[in-house]
Amino acid sequence: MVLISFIKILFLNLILLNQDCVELPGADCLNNGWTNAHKVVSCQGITYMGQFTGGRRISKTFWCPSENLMRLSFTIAKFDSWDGESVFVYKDNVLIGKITYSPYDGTYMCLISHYPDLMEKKSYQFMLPKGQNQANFQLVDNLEADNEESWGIRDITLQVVDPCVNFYSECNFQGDLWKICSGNQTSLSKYVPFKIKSIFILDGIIVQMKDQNYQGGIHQTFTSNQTCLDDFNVIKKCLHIQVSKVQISMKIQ
Ligand SMILES: [Ca+2]
Ligand SMILES: [Ca+2]
Repeated sequence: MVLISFIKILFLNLILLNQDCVELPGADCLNNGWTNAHKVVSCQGITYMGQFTGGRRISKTFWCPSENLMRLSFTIAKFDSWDGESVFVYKDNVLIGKITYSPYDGTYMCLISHYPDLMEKKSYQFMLPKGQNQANFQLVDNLEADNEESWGIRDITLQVVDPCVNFYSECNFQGDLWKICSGNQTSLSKYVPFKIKSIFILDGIIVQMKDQNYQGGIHQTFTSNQTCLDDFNVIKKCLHIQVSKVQISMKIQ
């Protein structure tokens, strides 16, 4: 039986898939793909998408890898006098967050001077199931008064929390799944349970494999998806696993 003699994976950087309205003061806050959000407001010299009120619903659909832990983060701005009202956060039409403030939450920063304002970072983690590669997010408020209560948003990022390399037993990412993730080194299996036929590799990750019976036994380096490999086979036993925050190496004799 042919054995893979070496797998090495480099997780190079935090993998950011999307950033909207992150510049200062905020040149990228207008027209960045969010539906129904084509306006900006300034608070203390910083630009926010907004201001929104009166049931405004904004949305955007992102490309997203499946079977990877993801995090959507943003800064919500509460402007002026919310009466215990909320901005609701939906992922694929399922409520994942409710952000509620009272009239006097915050400090006096901008817009109506006698009502306080507040900025708060929010994060939501999720994982798309196998076969799903898009995530839709919606934010909608239940505020009433245009002139006294509103919200804004900026620093919207979508990132892979725990980047994984997914190995599949069939071509085109089908069949059984075995994964190596940057954050779960301690639970690494010492065995690859099947013949590897395809590999899902996020941008920014490098996978190196060596098999003495494949391509003359030279190192194969992959930096993008491999939809159908020929002859990489089972690792029978890993005698050595070396892990660090950015690198996982596996070798067998
Ligand atoms: Ca204010
Ligand atoms: Ca109100």
